[in-house]
Amino acid sequence: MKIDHALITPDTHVWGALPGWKNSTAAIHISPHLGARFIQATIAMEAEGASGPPAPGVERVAYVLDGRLQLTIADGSPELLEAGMFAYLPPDRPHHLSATAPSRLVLFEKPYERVAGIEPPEPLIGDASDVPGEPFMGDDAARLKVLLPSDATFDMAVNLFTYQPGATLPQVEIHIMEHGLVMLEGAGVYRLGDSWYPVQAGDVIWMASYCPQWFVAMGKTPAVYLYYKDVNRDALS
Ligand code: UGY
Ligand code: MN
Repeated sequence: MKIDHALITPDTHVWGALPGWKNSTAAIHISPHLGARFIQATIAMEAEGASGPPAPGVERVAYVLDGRLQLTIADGSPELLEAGMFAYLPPDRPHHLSATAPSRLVLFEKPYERVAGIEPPEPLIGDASDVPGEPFMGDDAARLKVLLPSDATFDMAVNLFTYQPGATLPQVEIHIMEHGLVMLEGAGVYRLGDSWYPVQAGDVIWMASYCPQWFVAMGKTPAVYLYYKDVNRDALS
């Protein structure tokens, strides 16, 4: 049987160089080697750290956990990225991230799925604190921030989910989309398939397509996770 989920806790992370990146180390948590169709990594950059390019045809989202960086896209002027800010870079768009202080990033990368008549999106820079958290399926205690536009030019979503203690996903979800997730704050219990795992800040989870999933936030502070989802494409194309 193929595995349909993985819980990867920080004590197991192994850091190494990433091709093209300078003064930076990466823990690549999720990749096609696990059975996923995307990559999720944590990158730690020193003050002089600099990014390398994604592979040809691959789009990238960088979410800043802490530190300070400058993002330069093609020959544009550098833009400041700080904790809670994020950038979407479409495939084959030259760009350069350089750290001006020790910084940590969550990186999601995926081969962009082209559709006839639809151009890939333009680059986008945003700040999660500017994005409103909408009640999830009517529940004020479980709020979702959708960081990227949900129009059909985008084939991936990156969302921030905040649960008050005791709040839950309203149903056990089973869906075609796969997820990569990192717990940013707090704790809870994740159901993945028929297994139930205590999870806390720093833990990473991969959920394959159709992996049954459910979450309850536990403890005295809210639980927050950042997650990836593939969207807007035909499974048969
Ligand atoms: O977007 C989602 O599918 C989300 N509700 N799943 C999750 O948080 N595990
Ligand atoms: Mn889901």
